[in-house]
Amino acid sequence: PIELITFGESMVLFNPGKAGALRYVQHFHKQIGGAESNVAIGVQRLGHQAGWFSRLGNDEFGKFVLSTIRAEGVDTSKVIVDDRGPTGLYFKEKRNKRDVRVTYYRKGSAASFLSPDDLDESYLKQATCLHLTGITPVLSPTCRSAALEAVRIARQNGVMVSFDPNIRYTLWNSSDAKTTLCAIASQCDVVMPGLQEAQFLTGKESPRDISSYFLEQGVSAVILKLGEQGAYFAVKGHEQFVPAFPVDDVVDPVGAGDGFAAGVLAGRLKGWDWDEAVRLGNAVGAMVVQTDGDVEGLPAFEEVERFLQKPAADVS
Ligand code: ADP
Ligand code: KDG
Repeated sequence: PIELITFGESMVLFNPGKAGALRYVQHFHKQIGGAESNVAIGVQRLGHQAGWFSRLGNDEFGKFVLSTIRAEGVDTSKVIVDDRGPTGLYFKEKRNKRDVRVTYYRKGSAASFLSPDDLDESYLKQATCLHLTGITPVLSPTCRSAALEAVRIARQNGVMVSFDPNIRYTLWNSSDAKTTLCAIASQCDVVMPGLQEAQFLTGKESPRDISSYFLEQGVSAVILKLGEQGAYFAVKGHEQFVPAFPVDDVVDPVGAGDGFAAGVLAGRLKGWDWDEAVRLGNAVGAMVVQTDGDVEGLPAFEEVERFLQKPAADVS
């Protein structure tokens, strides 16, 4: 069976070969990005069968995205090729290491035609976990319906639902995006926003107040990503800060949150306690930021094990 299922738009990423304003960049590396497929690839590399689907354009870029994700061993049997729109593209712009910007070319893309009809109930039912992000519901009204319907199917069938709000303000074109994301979050088992996203969504300041807000709505685990500090999690009756792993050089921060989610979810699929799963998330996040690209730094399980065994740097 497929242990983790996710869906949402994946795109071709054009990654500049050098830093600086995009108008001066001559060469790009052709890679892929997409929050949900990043998580699927991460979970797959950590030793669990993942499935991802979307709608891709009937074009060369769609073929590239599909073959790249399939080559990782992720199940792509539910991917749909759609003639109505192209495969989305996105460009990174590296002003400096800590200032990486993105520009999307995805309006009217094939993925924006995802709809509830694309959900195969028997496929979703087999999963232990359904992972969604807040990107999908803001892509189009049909994408939003698909996300809501997937949550409904998962809940009805006892599939754990995990949600990363992944707020991308540049994609928000309706005033009810915040309401939609809050509504989805409140129906999920695991919610893992960044601290600032969580503050924006809940109107609360402290990790404790934020987690109480979600736990009172019935969420089982609230995990707050704290960037280079690590993460905080709260479940009923227990809360804990889990420190990050020190990183010498942040090469590319994009995708850290997806790596973190993959680590946490793979840890849970292995039957680990929350603190161990969050520690695995921190390790994967720390590894991802040290590699250029959204998926290239996602480690195999043996690689994280080695990373975790390394003695802490001698700072004396
Ligand atoms: P997002 O990509 O969603 O904004 P974060 O930047 O908080 O998420 O990163 C997700 C996780 O990746 C963090 O919780 C942490 O575990 C790890 N991480 C991110 N940046 C660093 C860093 N500079 N050093 C060590 N770990 C990091
Ligand atoms: O989390 C990383 C993603 O943001 C990136 O891979 C591209 O899915 C993407 C998006 O919509 O920004």
